[in-house]
Amino acid sequence: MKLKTALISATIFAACMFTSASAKQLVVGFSQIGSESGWRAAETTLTKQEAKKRGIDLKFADAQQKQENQIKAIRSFIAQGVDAILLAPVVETGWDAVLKEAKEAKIPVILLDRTVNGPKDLYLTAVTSDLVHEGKVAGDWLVKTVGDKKCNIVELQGTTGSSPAIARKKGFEEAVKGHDNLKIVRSQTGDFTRAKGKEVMESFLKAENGGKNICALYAHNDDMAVGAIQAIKEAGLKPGKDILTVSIDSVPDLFKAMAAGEANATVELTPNMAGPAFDALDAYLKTKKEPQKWIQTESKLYTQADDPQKVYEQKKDLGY
Ligand code: GZL
Repeated sequence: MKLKTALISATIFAACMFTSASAKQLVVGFSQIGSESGWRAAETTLTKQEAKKRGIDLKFADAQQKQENQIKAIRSFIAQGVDAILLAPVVETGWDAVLKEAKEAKIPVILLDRTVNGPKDLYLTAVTSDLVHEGKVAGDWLVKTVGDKKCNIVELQGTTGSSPAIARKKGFEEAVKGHDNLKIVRSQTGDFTRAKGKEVMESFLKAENGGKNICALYAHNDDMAVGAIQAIKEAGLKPGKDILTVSIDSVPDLFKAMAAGEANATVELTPNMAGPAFDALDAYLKTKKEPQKWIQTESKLYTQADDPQKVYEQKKDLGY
């Protein structure tokens, strides 16, 4: 009888241990760049929603677009002994040392929406779109839209040194190469913000005969395009007609402008990078099998032919 009781209590103990071990709440540190754009705000909202849905304890750190703040946050997560770290790296370089510290602490790091230079074994995987492809889709749309008409383009670049700014510039240039009627006449960073996008566009307009020499604006994100649209209107020109616009993210306010005829095209970037990231993390923690180094999210072109008002209604409450 004693043996039977002992066996039953051992089984119950083992079951409790297993349940508590497998049900241990995951603690994940998230080093977010900041809140520089509507898209970034949506990514933060969705990441917090995804963590809550999955019962993950998310430690959130907003770096106000400063790399040193991101590095400090990562070190703090390591000191706290988190189970994993999400990092949206503001720029491509300068991460090796701190990522090595995370690796030595056996804490997997997953990159969100941007990538880093340096050894790929310093992070588990990167969840991003094909940033070069986005620039190419934008360029291909403009090539098709202007035909053989002469078109001087001004470009608002994203944050200097960030992977989207580098890649989206590359993709757009690939698309317009060989079309001699299209020329990028001005190109400068607007740091992915509306305010800076407006300010730089004002300088472009002044430098290009009040904007009369400009046929199109290519902005690396919609927020800079929305700022630039304001500047074009204040210069007495019609955005979307006098100056065509193409940008990337597909945030609600860009669709509002498109519905008003003030913007022409946008390439969609999903703000839900955290869903695929947490799926990859779950699988890795269960199997210890490394995922592929890149989990690619889709990109889609929207133009005025895609019922922008309806798309605005669909997107306006998603946390942008
Ligand atoms: C791109 C992402 C960019 C968005 C901007 O993957 O990193 O950062 O396009 C945001 O809106 O600032």
